[in-house]
Amino acid sequence: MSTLAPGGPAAAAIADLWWFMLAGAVAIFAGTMALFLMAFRAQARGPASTRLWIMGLGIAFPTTVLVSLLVYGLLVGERLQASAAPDVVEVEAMGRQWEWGFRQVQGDRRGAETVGVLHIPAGRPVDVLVRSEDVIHSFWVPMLAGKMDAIPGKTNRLRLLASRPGRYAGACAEFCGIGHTGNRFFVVAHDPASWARLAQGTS
Ligand SMILES: [Cu+2]
Repeated sequence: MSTLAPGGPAAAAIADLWWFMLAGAVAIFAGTMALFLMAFRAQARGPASTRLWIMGLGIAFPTTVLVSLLVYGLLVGERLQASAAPDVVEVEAMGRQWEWGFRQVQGDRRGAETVGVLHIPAGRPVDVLVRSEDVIHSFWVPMLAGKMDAIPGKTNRLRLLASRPGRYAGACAEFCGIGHTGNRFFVVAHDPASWARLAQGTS
């Protein structure tokens, strides 16, 4: 359940953003502490330079930091969008109090529901059609992608990709009632052979 141990490109982009923001925060914190310590020694000197303190550190510095964070964040968000891909697999995730039900989607057809376990192929883009039967939930598999709200009456699309076969823990990330903490599930990413067997079995 760690966003810093990404299992695919979407989660890796989010982890990179996290490290970028941490590095920025550490640099600014260090700068602030340095100024704080300098304040004890600065009294002896003359009046401070308006150009440096107001224009430089007051306006130019925060503008540069915030604009670069905004641009980087927007680029990451754009990359996480579900863009058209030839081999994309669609699954449906239905949130309810208090479990998740998953089905394979083929056009208008839906496969049998698996409760608490979402089967996907590894190495292929998967679009999760996130829905809800009752209240607002949030579909979250930290090692594979960001969060996506499950809103009654709406279908939200979340693109994820597991680079390697394996088992990835997921949880509901929006308080949805007394059973919220137990509203967990697993994503099982299959290698091609195992995925083919599974697809045969369910069709
Ligand atoms: Cu919940």
